[in-house]
This record gives sequence, structure tokens and C-alpha cells, in this order.
Amino acid sequence: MLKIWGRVNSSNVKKVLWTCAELGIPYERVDAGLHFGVNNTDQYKAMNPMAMVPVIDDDGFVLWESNPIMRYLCAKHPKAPYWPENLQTRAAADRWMEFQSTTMSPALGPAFMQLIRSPEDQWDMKMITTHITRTGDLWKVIDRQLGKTKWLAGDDFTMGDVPIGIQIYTWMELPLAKAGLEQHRPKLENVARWYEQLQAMKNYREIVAIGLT
Ligand SMILES: N[C@@H](CCC(=O)N[C@@H](CS)C(=O)NCC(=O)O)C(=O)O
Repeated sequence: MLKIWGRVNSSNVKKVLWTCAELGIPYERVDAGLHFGVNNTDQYKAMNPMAMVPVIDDDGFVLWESNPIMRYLCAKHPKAPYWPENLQTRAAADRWMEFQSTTMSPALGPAFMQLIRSPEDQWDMKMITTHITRTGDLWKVIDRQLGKTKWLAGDDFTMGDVPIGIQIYTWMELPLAKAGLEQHRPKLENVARWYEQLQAMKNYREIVAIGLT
């Protein structure tokens, strides 16, 4: 059986758990990361030298990096439209996955670490404001796409909605009002509609919308 290492509150682990749920893949999950530890052991680092979650072991095949894990599982258990059959739709979905990990995550991540994982008296407001402003601008890019298509890669929900779908939850749940930064969370009509579509999904409510910790 597929084995997954990673704590359920990790956005990168959620990508893999949500993919398994969409594709109907059974798995065994081991808590790892942050207070669970495990990821700093030599045994774990032999699987992932970066000591990060998630990692999978599929009958002896070990893989780390959340987006490649998603694609591997999709290729092994192909199910359209989640893993689009049309190559151009698949490439478009892939593009949004990479946009999340290379552009959106570096923008939002440092602000998340401060606002959720650091005591308020240690918040670096200059740094947080820079990252929140940048993230707000990136959501405008997403909003323009969602003004043209129902989902990020077209008419259907695909793997391309997953990484950014996880990020919208983090973004909407961040305590920006408490930080005096609510004005930096732009009201975006198409993103709001897409977020409602996501929240209507059982897998989203059970795997993604579980609180920020
Ligand atoms: N590029 C990697 C990033 C993995 C990553 O940053 N994982 C975080 C959790 S989201 C982690 O392992 N943090 C250390 C920890 O949980 O102890 C991926 O997409 O899998």
C-alpha cells in the first residue's frame, strides 16, 4: 500500500492527500514534520535529503516534492478530468501547479510563518506587509484567469486547482485584520466564486479547510 509521510496541516502534504482522495487511492499515513519530528532522523533523510514533508513510498519507489508526487499518482491512476487527457489542458493545469510552488508560495510563505507560527510581539510588520502586498497582486493574476474559465485550466476541476486551492484557504484565513493589513486582501469576484466552488467539495472541507496551525 502507498505510504505517505507528513502532518495533515502541511499545505504540501494536503496536495498529496487531496490527490489520493480524488483518485480513490488507499494509503497509510505517518505523522512527520514540526513537533512530530521523524523528518530529521537519518532514516528519513535517506528518503528525502531535504528532510521535508511529504514523502511517499510506493512499493519501494520513494519520491519527494509534492507536485511531482501528484503527477506520479495521476499518471499511475489516470482519471480525467482531474488528470486531463488533452495535453494542452494538462500543461495548463501543470503551469498553475508550478506557479503556486515557484511564485505564490515564496510570496505568501514568510507572512504565514510570522502570522500563524510566531508570537505577535515578534511579528516583523515590514516584512509581513511586503509579502502580503505581493501575494495580493498575484491573486489578481489568478482572478483574471478565473474571469475566463470556471476552473484554473478550463471548464473542469483538475490537479491544476489543487495547489492554489490550498493556498486560497491559507490566504483567506490569515488574520490580516488583526495585523492591520485587511486592506491588502483585495476583493476579487472571480477568485471568490472559485473559492465557493472549492468549499462545496467534500474533499476540500475534509482535507484542506481544517484550520491554520
Ligand atoms: N518543495 C517541497 C517543499 C516541502 C515543504 O516545504 N514542506 C514543509 C511543510 S509544507 C516542511 O517539510 N516543513 C518542515 C516540517 O514540517 O518540519 C514540496 O513541494 O514538497
